[in-house]
Amino acid sequence: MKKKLFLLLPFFFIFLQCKKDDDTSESEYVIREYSDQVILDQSILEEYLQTHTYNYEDFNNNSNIDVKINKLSDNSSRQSLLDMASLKSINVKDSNGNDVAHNLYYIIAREGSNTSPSIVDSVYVAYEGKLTSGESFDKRKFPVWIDLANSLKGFREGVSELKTGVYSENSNGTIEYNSFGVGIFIFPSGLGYFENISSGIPEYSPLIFSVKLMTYNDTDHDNDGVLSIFEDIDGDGSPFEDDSDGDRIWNMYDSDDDGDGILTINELDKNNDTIIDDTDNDGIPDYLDPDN
Ligand SMILES: [Ca+2]
Ligand SMILES: [Ca+2]
Ligand SMILES: [Ca+2]
Ligand SMILES: [Ca+2]
Repeated sequence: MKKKLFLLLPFFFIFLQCKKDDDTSESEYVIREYSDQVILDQSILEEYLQTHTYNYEDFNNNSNIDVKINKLSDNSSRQSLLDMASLKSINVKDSNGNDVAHNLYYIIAREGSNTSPSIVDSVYVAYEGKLTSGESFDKRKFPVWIDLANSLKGFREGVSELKTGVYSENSNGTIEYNSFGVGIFIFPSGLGYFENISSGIPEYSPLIFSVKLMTYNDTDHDNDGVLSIFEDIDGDGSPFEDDSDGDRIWNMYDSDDDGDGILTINELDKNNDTIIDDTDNDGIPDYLDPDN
C-alpha cells in the first residue's frame, strides 16, 4: 500500500504543476471585460480624487500656469479633486456589443474665453499625462497638434469641454496665447488604453491628463465638404460608427457616403446656393440618398 502511494505521488505533482502552468498562461491572455474593469477602476479613481487636490488658487488670472496635482494632507481644508470634478458618462461597447457606462471626471481649472472643439477636431495642446501613482508618462510643455478623432476616448471627450482663448502675434513673429482653457481629465482604463501597454503605461491603467487648449481646427477627415462632426448621422453626438451605406467605412472617412458612385463633394450642393441638395424632397439629402 505504502509503495503504491510513493509511486503515485510524483505523477500527482507533475499533474499539479502542469495544471498550474495552464492556469497562469490562460489568465495572462484573457482580456478582461469592460464591465468588470470599470468597477475596479472606479474605486481606484474615487480614492484618488478624494485624496488629491491641485493648485486651483493659481488660475484666477490669465497667465500661463501649469496644473500641479498634490496629495491632500490629513485634516486639510483644501477642496479635493472630487469636490471640484464634474462627471460625464461615456459608453464603451464590450465584446458582445453592449454599452458599458464609464465615468469621465473633469475639472475646468480655467474656462477659456473663446470656443470649444468638437470631439473629432484637431487641437493644439500642451499637456501632461499621469498615472494614479503620480508618475508622469508623457509631457508636452510646448503645444503640439493632435487629431482628437485618433486620440483616447477620455482625452477626446475631455478636451472638447475646454474653450480656447485669444492669440496675438508678437513683433518677432511668435504667437502668444492668452486666456485659453485649462482642464484636468481623470478617467478609467476603458476610456484609455485598456488591455494595451503603451510606453510607460501598464495595462488597465486609469489615466490623468492636464491640458491647455491653445487653438483648434475644424476637421473634415475625408475632404467631402461635410465637417466630420456633422457626419454624425444618428445624432448621438458622435460620428464614430455612423455608416450610411454599410461599407464599413464610417461616413467621416467615406468620400461617397451613400455608396451611389457619386462623391459626396459632387452631390452636396450642385447649384452652389449653400443649401444642401435634396432633389426629390424626401427629407434625405442627396449625398445620403442612394436614389438621388
Ligand atoms: Ca453617431
Ligand atoms: Ca463623408
Ligand atoms: Ca454619393
Ligand atoms: Ca446620392
